[in-house]
Amino acid sequence: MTIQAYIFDVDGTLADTERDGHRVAFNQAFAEAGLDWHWDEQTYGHLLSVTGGKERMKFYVEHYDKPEKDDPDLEQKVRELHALKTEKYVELLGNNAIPLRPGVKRLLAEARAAGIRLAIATTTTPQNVTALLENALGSESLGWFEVIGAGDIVPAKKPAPDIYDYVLKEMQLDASDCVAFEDSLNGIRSSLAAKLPTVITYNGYTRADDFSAAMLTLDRFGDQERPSESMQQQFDKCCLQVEDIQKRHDEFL
Ligand code: XBP
Ligand code: MG
Repeated sequence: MTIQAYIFDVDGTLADTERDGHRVAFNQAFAEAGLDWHWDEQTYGHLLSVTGGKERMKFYVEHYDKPEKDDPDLEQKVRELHALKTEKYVELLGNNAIPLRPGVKRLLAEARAAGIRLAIATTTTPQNVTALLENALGSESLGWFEVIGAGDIVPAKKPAPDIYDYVLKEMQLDASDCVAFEDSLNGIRSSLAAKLPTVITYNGYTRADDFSAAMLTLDRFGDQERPSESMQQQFDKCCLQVEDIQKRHDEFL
């Protein structure tokens, strides 16, 4: 069965945005708001078990015993902090702080050339997706994605399947005709719950996660300059191409 569409997660999959992007923006927002909160790399790794920036902050206040947990205006404060964090994050992207992961640009180009439809399914805020795509691929790239499913558009964030279900419905496609691209356990739980065959490219925060249910698990998509070690080991190739995804899909289903 010919694959009709690729549906991409953003954070951790298209770019390594968490450690040097979102985390830094959260800390900048906390400092500007006069809070003594600070998320170091390790703490942030733990907090990534909660998807969504607002949800992550509320979890932190509750589980790290911050005095703000008794603040009756916490909900509103978190919303304001999150808006500030989004500003900081978009600013970081504007300064080219976060490049795309190796092979992302190449694979998108190959998929488009092969007539494969593209979409995005992410937990992050829509402005963050726009800023990443515009900065890394140019503003015309926004038009490459038929649907950009992002943020609070659905009631439940990943690991719930809602965002993938939303994208599939918008595209009027069956999950078995598509492939999801993810980098994390919450991500693959979401895509699998939506019945999507899933390719994983793990990263520093997620390499130890259980991806045994994935269609394919790789260190990166890879390109000539920055090859994928997993592709080299498993298939003696430098990088993941459209034909490899189709072949694996045929075997997998
Ligand atoms: C991404 C996230 C997001 C970002 C922050 O998960 O969990 O919460 O860290 O984005 P996934 P916002 O890659 O699985 O979609 O602060 O805009 O919510
Ligand atoms: Mg992700």
